[in-house]
Amino acid sequence: MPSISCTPFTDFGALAKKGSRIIERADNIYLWDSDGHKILDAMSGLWCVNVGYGQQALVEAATAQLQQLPFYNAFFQTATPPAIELAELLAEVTPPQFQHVFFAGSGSEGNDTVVRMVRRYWDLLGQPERKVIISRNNAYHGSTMAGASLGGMGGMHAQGGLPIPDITHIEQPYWYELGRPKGLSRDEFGLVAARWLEERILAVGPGRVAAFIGEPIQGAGGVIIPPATYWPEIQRICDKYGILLVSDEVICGFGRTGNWWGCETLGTQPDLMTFAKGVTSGYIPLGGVMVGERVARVLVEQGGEFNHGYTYSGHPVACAVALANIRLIQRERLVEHVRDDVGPYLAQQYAALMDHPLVGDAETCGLMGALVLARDKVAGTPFASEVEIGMVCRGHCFANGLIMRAVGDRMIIAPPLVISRAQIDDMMVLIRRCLDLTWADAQAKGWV
Ligand code: PXG
Repeated sequence: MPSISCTPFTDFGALAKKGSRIIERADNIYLWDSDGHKILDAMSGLWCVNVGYGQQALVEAATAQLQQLPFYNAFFQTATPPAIELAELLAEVTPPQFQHVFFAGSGSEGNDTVVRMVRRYWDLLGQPERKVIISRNNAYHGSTMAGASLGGMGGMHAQGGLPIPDITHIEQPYWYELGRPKGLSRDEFGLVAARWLEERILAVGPGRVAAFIGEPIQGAGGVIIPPATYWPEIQRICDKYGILLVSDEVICGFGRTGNWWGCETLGTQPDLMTFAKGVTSGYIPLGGVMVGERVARVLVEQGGEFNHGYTYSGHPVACAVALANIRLIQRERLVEHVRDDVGPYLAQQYAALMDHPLVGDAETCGLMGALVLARDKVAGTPFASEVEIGMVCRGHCFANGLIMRAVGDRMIIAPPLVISRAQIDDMMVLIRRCLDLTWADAQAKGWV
């Protein structure tokens, strides 16, 4: 079907030959494709369907708002009731420093807003030379020019002349690849990795650095869960040099890690937080930036006009759906469900996977999980890259009714927060089956 072959992150030529998989309907944590196959969606769509599919409260909220007021903009000192109410609710569920929000349409737009807002902040403080934003290799912050520049994906930078000026990247806190081979414990490595930030600040010149941005846990990069020592040390370094700390909560927000926000789980007090995805559980697009007191005070009191915004900033229907979604998360106590029940249960199940011959490492945080597929699990030797072991495993997942993502040799999951223990048991049966099939391939083909 060439007419729809220009889809995201796709080899258009290959797609034109092969065609797409069509997903037709969904309920709870399951999808059905156009061949009638039932699939357990262990990725929550694209890390976003936190409340699961088929939640009527969200559908009703959208319908009612479409009838009442389908659109009005938030430009020129205008607002709509759902946008006002959502701003209040976001202030309630975010850490206390957040009493202000800037709405956008997506996570990428949120991060474009971050770039403009942190530079505006330093301009207003009379330090326009503070422009540099430090991010990390293998980070994902979106696909617009600024979002992709903040991100640390080499393949994205290679297309389109990125990154834009004054964005620089340090190495990621990936213990398995960067700390373990050097014999560092996770905690030792966490401090080493955080101090790469200080080295970069000193190399750039502290008076030129505006902000540091990071995902509490890198999602698209492969669910890289940093050591517990990492983020507190990052916070200490940001404080020492007075630079703004930006937590990209697009994946980690809204309960994913067992608290409302990833920064609460990982231990920071950011100045800005980007959100999207889970704010509406993906039922309708919405994103934005929570603006902390330190930045808000300057923008409000010294600001003048901030020349930035989107047609759909504060879209009333999206805000109405977000309100219904957040109230549902509160009513059903989904954050507590992840923190006290299914999160620890998943951790236990993943620990047990360490007995599998293919699994070199298994880790979770809340309802994010990652497995490393290793050629020699004891020595931690990876498979030859041409084997593409992750893609082999992902193929078995698709064929067996499970959506689990492959990022290189890491197999990752982020199931809907509504998942039950019994459904986790079902998911683990599928995961083990796919690992067994992948291991059988590896033996038959002489990859191990
Ligand atoms: N920040 C983070 C941390 C994200 O994960 C964005 C920003 C951008 O959000 P929008 O709404 O503009 O897409 C994201 C998005 C993947 C994958 O392959 C991940 C995302 C998007 C698409 C694919 O894991 N995350």
